[in-house]
Amino acid sequence: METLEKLIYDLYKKNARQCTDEEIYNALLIYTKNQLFERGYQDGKKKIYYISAEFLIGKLLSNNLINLGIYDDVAKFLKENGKEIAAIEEVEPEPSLGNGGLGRLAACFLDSIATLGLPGEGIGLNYHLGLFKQLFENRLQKETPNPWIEEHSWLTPAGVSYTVPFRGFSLKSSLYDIDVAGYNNKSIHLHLFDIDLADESMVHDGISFNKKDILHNLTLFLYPDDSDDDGRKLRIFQQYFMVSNAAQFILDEATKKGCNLHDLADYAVIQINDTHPSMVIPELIRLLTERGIDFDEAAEIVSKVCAYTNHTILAEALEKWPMDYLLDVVPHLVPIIEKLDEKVKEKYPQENVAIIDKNNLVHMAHMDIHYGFSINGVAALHTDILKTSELKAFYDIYPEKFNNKTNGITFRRWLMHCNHPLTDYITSLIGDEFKTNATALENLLKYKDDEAVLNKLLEIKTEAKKTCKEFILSNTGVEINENSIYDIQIKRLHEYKRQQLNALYIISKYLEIKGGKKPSQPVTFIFGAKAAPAYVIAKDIIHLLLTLQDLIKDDPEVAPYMKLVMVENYNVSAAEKLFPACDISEQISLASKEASGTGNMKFMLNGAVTLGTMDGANVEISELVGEDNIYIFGESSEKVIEHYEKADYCSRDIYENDKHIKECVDFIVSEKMLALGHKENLERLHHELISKDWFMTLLDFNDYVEKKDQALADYADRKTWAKKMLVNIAKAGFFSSDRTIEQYNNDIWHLTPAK
Ligand code: GL7
Repeated sequence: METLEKLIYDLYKKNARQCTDEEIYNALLIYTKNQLFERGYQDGKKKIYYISAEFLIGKLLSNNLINLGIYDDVAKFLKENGKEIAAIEEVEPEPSLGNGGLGRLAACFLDSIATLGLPGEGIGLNYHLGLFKQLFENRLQKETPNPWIEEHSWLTPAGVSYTVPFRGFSLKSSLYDIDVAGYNNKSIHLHLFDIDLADESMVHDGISFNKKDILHNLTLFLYPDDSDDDGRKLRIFQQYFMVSNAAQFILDEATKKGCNLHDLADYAVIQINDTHPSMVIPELIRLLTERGIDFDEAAEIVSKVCAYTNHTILAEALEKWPMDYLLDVVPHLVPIIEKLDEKVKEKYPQENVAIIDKNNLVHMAHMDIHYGFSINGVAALHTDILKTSELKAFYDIYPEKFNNKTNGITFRRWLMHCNHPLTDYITSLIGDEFKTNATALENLLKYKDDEAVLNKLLEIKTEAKKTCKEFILSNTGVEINENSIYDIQIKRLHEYKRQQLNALYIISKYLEIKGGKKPSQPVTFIFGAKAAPAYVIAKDIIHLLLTLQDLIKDDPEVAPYMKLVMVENYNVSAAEKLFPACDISEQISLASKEASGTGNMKFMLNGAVTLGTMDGANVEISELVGEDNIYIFGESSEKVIEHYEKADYCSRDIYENDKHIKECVDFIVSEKMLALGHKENLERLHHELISKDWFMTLLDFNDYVEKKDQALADYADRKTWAKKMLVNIAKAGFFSSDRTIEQYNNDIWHLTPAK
């Protein structure tokens, strides 16, 4: 720590003890960046370029210290100087470069790519104001900018710039790099492209801004509002800016290493993360033909370089751009896309696999599948659904391209960083092999009946709940009971994830308590979720939750037995406090709709027990832990898909024929609720549930109530519960992103890891 001490003195002419937390943070930032630089970067002839609209990387200081292997030394040094590393961590702003699981997955993947010694890079955009910062005002979500870039930050200007052509003008880019450290290994780069003239001052009234002013707005926000033409076009501007920079960068790197462009596939493999980066296909073809390669060969080269990951079957996320938009923004890509489409239509004339459909919409995923060599889903069930229903027409043509890569999470952040006490205890029991070989966690199983071990797990959980209680108090102002059961649902807000189902359960409990039936153990229901700014019903669900929160909190008959709290501005930092503290993990999406989920894995790893449907990776979790260690409910994905095909689901029938369901649903617009909440929001949501309920909340309600009551009752038997916790932790190894990345590499990328 001598160099750190010296650095602090050089910077501030005082020693660590006399510095503020801000000064220590800045010194550590410089110190860590230097360490990363000195360690060097993964390199090799062929590289993986992971292109993604989002990288939800979270705060970086502690994670970098862990991966550099100096966390304990730094923490000790700080302690000796009267500082707490946890307080220093609070100084760091969280980079706001992502939205949900897809972006967090990309961040976990970079950690694993570096850790496994694979040459690779992430490529994305440097959004100055992030997705948005969520505030609650009047029990409603309010969006405000989320600035995170400070004078000193993890970003390093790379001195790289390209020109990106648009219709009638072009834009110069600047590249900023963030180092992503491998665990006990070299780093890789996250490359974030930016414009030079981004003007944050144009944002007013929350997150409004002039959507046409591309020169100044291109990198302000991730996923700008796309409810009008200008917003949708702005997304195309962003996507093309991202992939044109990426393509130019990749070709530059390859040619510097001796690539003659014909052999590009020996130098580069591109993973297209969802459809946002799909225009990299025509862009690479454009650049290759500009450099003298004929069109057909260029298309063939690109087809050997690009692989596509599908993250959802929800139609809204399978982007289809009107040709007119493309003509307006990137007219030079249009003839290329048309040629690609013609080639497809010559071989496969059926409409459902066309790139350009009869309404002149360009299907980005279709282009990826025809002109990529691999397409993967993100959990076993999801990949099956792609093959047998959503993308069946493509699977019939290209069965060999389809493969599954079940998602994973990096244990460095989601165990070692966010849960030091559990990590240390596991290490004391089974050594630290699990840090590099996650399946070694199974060695814990031999303690399954060891009372001392089970008690210690419970003790660690209680401590985490206390820490979380402090966080919740400072975030929401609500004081929760650390001796209550923590039942947690944290994820984006979407009707398919069914936060509304959880809310209806809470209503039914509330009514039970009011009717005199007191639960034997108090429960705290914790939520965290951002809703897309233009998603009206999702915001109504937030309003419902915030209204219920106050109703319960202020009712002395109910408050001792249950609480509801909704964390404001749920993000990675909040997640790190919530996962370790959870008892019951809510994974209650409508079966078939959650492609994988990754929060489910983080909960399990931290000793929570899942209450969930047979959806996404829950299916694999349930196979691994066995039925005694998970609570499964709800309609199967086959049945759900059948309901959609037959269009025979009618929520009103259920509502009218089930007294209890009707009572709970109607409570949303009861006098008590309307006295606190807004009539418009609550009535709209009530109406939605009865007349539409696209994601079949009422269908699964009774089964959900039964299984959740069971889980809450089982909690009382502490020893049996602790055993469930232990089995969940022990079986979580499969969900390490190191395993996922190894599979991507073996099956798709074929890179040589550094020794
Ligand atoms: C998502 C899926 O909804 C989620 O189930 C999956 O775990 C994640 C990563 O593969 O991708 N798809 C998507 O569009 N978002 C997701 O989180 C935002």
